[in-house]
Amino acid sequence: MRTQILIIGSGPSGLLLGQLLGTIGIETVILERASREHVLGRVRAGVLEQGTVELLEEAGAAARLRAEGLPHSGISLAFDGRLHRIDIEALTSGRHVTVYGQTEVTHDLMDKRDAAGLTTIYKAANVTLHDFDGKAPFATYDKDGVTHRIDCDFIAGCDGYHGVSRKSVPDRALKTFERHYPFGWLGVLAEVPPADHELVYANHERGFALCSMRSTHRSRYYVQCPEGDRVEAWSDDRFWDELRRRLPEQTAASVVTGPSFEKSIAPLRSFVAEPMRFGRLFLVGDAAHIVPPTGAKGLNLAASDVRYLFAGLRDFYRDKSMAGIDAYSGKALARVWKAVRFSWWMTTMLHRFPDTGDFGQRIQEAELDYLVHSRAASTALAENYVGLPY
Ligand code: RFL
Ligand code: PHB
Repeated sequence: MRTQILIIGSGPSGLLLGQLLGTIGIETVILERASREHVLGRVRAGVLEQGTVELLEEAGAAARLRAEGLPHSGISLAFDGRLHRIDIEALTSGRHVTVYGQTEVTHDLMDKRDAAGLTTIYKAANVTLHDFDGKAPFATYDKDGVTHRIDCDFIAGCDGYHGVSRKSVPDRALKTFERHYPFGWLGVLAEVPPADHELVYANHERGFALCSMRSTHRSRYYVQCPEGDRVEAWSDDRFWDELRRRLPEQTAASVVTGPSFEKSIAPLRSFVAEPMRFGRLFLVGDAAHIVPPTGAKGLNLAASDVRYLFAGLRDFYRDKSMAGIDAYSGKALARVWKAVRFSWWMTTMLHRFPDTGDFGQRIQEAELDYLVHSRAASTALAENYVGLPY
């Protein structure tokens, strides 16, 4: 088989890239290790920047998002026993974020891809990338006991942190940067109305908590938990009790409890691999970088990488220009590092760290107090949260 762009991974970055290229007649094939059901079963991000929504619109995959997504014009920080609202819209000249689950984004993009008759090969095992440092890259994979080969012009590695794309690059060609955080997030999804109409990020002596949502009747909550905690140790009752203890009284009183239908623990880390291009292989989204979820940036960064790569590939096929392709890694990384910084800062400000002591504690309190009382500091948070320019 032959295609123009071979995409590895059918997460949001692979699907969005495929959809955008499809709108201008560039052929793609997606190779996905898991099944379609498995990909759709993952519960992850929930907050979309305005630029991400615009890109989904350009891909023709925003109809349901426009109808069902919840525009949010602010968030609250909870500390000292009360809520402090950050008016994002007022501080960013009218910009907002949209609450719409990653699962729904993936669903919408998959439906569009099916409707356009584009090829996705699920359950592709042992995907191996070949000759991407030359002019004729190809990949091999196993399916139903047979080894197949796909030739292409370029390979887009959209296969997440554990994927094969980054691992195919020789170590000496790659520089990696990593920060580990000594805790995780325990997340719960329940069919109950949210405690607040906006997101609440809580700093509390028992640890961080976040009140989020997927709709007006479905809530997504998180609490910081020790590294290595097992999800089996958290009954629903224990979770609801712990969440309430970390929220201001009034917000805690508004938490409606119910049986959880998803419960999982995610480790927190910052990770960047540079550069994001090797010859005819591009790294995109989580394949190249991971951020802790505190700034809601993971999915949005994947979309911004796709925006740069799409522009580069479009110029290559339309104008025979390599300029956009040559600029991809530099442009993407400049935006990535700003989001890495923002996510690290939000994480540092809002979580309990086991080893920062009383001094670290007072610094955190001073930072939060400064943040909510200084218009300049609140504006810095708001403009990063809503998404920096491309
Ligand atoms: P994805 O979504 O990981 O998709 C990669 C796809 O590649 C497939 N794959 C392979 N296919 C073929 N061959 C191989 N060898 C392959 N190896 C892997 C995988 O099966 C998968 O389908 O990456 P993408 O598209 O770059 O999208 C990035 C986002 O998914 C990610 O940034 C966010 O979900 C991060 N993230 C969160 N971000 C937020 O903004 N807010 C959150 O609350 C949030 N929660 C999370 C998260 C990521 C998590 N992970 C990765 C464990 C919670 C979790 C648990
Ligand atoms: C979510 O709804 O899953 C969510 C929202 C905001 C974050 C992280 C996760 O910062």
